[in-house]
Amino acid sequence: MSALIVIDVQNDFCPGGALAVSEGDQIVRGINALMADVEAVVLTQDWHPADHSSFASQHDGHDPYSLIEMPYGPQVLWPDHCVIGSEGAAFHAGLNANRAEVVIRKGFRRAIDSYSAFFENDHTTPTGLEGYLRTRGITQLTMVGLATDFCVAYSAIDAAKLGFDVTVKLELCRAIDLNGSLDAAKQDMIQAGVTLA
Ligand code: VGL
Ligand code: ZN
Repeated sequence: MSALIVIDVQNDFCPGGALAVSEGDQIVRGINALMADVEAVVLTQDWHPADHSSFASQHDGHDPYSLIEMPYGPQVLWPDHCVIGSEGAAFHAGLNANRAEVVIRKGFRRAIDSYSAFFENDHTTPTGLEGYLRTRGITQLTMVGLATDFCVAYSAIDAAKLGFDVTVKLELCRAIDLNGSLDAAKQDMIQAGVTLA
């Protein structure tokens, strides 16, 4: 059984959004088309409280895109984005969200970020997606969405480590690319056994 995992195709990651990814909206049509080829569709939704600790605004003297050390490891500080219930957190209006059978929300605990669809950034607190996929007998995952070098890569690497057969379709992803993070993420995905298509 196969599933398409669509990562964070939300307004704040598209042009005009709070944490806009260049060309983030240009993948929407292709993602909708790919939904016809799989047995299940899962969407993830970045979903932060307004005072989330990944926001630079919560750390005096720290600028967006700077790095800090959190109890669970290094954390990039972001502009405020994907605040729970906001228009920025909504899916891109063109995305066929009605096709999805499950929506995984992540990053909803103030003290910890969650890039991966499977585990929060401590790499141990599960989101529940693994159980959903396993109990449905899904073993093959295709991943697409935003951003290639953060939430897509973290999700793909975790999925491969969990034993799923994972392909990332790079033409249906777009990257933030901070200080070479896209090249690093591609290397890390290949090393973890992810197929890059
Ligand atoms: C993401 C940064 C912060 C992503 C989410 O979806 O890649 N990046 N929150
Ligand atoms: Zn976020």
